Amino acid sequence: MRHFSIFLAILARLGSGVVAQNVANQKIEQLQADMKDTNGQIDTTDNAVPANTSNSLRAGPRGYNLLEDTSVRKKMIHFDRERVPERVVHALGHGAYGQFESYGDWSNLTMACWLQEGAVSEAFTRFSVVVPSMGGSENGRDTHGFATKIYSQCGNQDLVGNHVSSFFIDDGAAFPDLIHAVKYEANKGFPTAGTAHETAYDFFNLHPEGAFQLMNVLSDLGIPRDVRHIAGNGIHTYRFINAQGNSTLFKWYWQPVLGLRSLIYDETQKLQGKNNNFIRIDMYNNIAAGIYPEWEFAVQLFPDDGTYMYQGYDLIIPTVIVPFEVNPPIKLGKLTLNRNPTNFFAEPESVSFAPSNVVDGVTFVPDPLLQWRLMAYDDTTTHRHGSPNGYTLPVNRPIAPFNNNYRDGYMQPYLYEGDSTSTPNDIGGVQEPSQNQTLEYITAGATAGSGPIGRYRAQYDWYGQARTFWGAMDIYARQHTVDAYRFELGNIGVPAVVQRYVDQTLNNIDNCLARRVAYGVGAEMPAIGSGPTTNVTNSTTPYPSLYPLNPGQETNKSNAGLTVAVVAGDNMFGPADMQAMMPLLSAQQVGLAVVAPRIGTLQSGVTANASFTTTSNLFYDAVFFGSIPTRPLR
Ligand code: HDE
Repeated sequence: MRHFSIFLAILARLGSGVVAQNVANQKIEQLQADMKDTNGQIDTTDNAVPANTSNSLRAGPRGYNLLEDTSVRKKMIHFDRERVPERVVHALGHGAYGQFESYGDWSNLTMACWLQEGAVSEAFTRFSVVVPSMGGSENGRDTHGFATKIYSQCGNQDLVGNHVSSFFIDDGAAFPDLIHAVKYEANKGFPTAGTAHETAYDFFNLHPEGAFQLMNVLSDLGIPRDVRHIAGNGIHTYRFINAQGNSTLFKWYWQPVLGLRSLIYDETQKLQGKNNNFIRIDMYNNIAAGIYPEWEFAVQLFPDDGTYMYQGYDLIIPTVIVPFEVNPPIKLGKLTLNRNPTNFFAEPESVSFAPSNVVDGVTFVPDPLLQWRLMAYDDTTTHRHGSPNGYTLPVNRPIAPFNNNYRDGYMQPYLYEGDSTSTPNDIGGVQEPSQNQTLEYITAGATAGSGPIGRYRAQYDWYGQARTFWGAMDIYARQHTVDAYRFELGNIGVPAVVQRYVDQTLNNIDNCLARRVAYGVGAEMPAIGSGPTTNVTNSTTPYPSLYPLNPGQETNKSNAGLTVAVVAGDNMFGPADMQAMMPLLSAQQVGLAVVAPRIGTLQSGVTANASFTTTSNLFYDAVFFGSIPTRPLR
């Protein structure tokens, strides 16, 4: 970890302290009441009795342990139960606190209090990867989760999204199957962290609605440098309701102020081996150093005329995206992450997000993926915490007062007073809100259904949407994506699964793509012209926003928090070089690591923070060899 502490120290001097001054500190204060500092305290049992639990109570120095050793027994009993079930998906994650600031008065759209004039709310965000279990690598190719809880004055608003804009399925009924298919194969127990295997592609073959999403993940968008440089996408359409009861449909996005940055596959694969925590260390160190990542909250707005359609785009099919060129997002506010958690288990692990956690002013649409999510997260939270009381844990508790008759159960933390536990009541107790105190679930103009009861499957031009994405990439990005398809399909042991993906999915997207991939994996190449063909040399799309990593898209806006390594030695890169380099880097909030054959002060007087055996070029955004010229170069 040493190589990271170095640049932390350097960045710490560069930190800009960008937190707004008028932040409400209610959540911080609430959390402080639950903080426990055991530093320097005498070890006790949880019965508060001092106990030496480092050595067992035994019948003599060579004798048996005694059953009477209740203090070590208590310690062991607690330890045996320390783990809770990991999340069934997105198990591997980390998070940070921050604040959400509304850019203005959006009461024309919504009554959500976190989007009103001057509103600043505290927030917690957890980043994750979908497939690996706890302890896996978070640098691999995957969809990254981006889940935020806004502790607003009117209750918790959760925004639970992913870093790319679509999804693998459009009906929640298929979610357990999707996850079974992409996780390790049931009989083999591998692979534990990726989709390059037959059950995954067997599923993808049968779910063409995911073709676009998969291509996103197999492009360089699927291997971001870190999570400070990813976007967040709500995927579904949601509904804003204003105080007059008017509804506006919206899709939400987090747009990173730092811009997007990705690695290439070779780097990411090696990085996993060198340090599979690179991403969380990057986030932790930058926040600790005062370089706070920020995302602007942007929404695409659509009129709610009851059809859930916008210029031919179906708003209740979550896999259908509406390009930004068709409907440009408007920015409503900004999220800044500025505080690392105090305790990993109590905060990033125990936090429970749910799309069902919305405040008045935000509701839902009849999207069958979203509708199941409204149930599944509350359910899994109850399971993970072993109790429906998980939402009362410190990280989950709202700052707005909550009062209800959800009583008792495992680990109920409150001592509720009074006799009545029913609502409504005439004898005193929790009272029902009046009609004008809540707009929850009132969705103006919406009807519950519009046709015969049945099990329906959405129809859409899935291959066309993927083709648009393929067309948006430049030739380098396309080659990277072809390589990724080759990697994935090349690891599949059942040729029929590969051939079907080539013939049915890839060849329906683009004939040239299908032939290139087939060639690389030894599958039969579809005949020339047997599928649609996109211009092979240029990015050919009216929707360049679909592939924001293309050069010239101005996505890499800032170098803040990147790191340069200089290679130093006893006689190489001396103090004068250091002096010349620091202002260049610090002006852009870029960190510096000094790498030498050994750690410590070199003969030149420069201190090396990392050595060739502790670090790797993979950890840095640039590596500098040599000396800084004292005169300007000609
Ligand atoms: Fe999730 N998802 N999901 N998901 N999801 C979970 O909830 C689920 C979906 C996403 O950092 C679980 O608390 C179903 C879409 C994120 O804690 C679980 C369906 C999107 C996270 C669950 C979906 C997501 C989760 C596991 C289809 C992008 C991590 C633990 C109907 C918009 C949140 C948990 C965190 C986590 C279910 C589809 C994003 C099992 C049933 C679409 C970022 O409840």
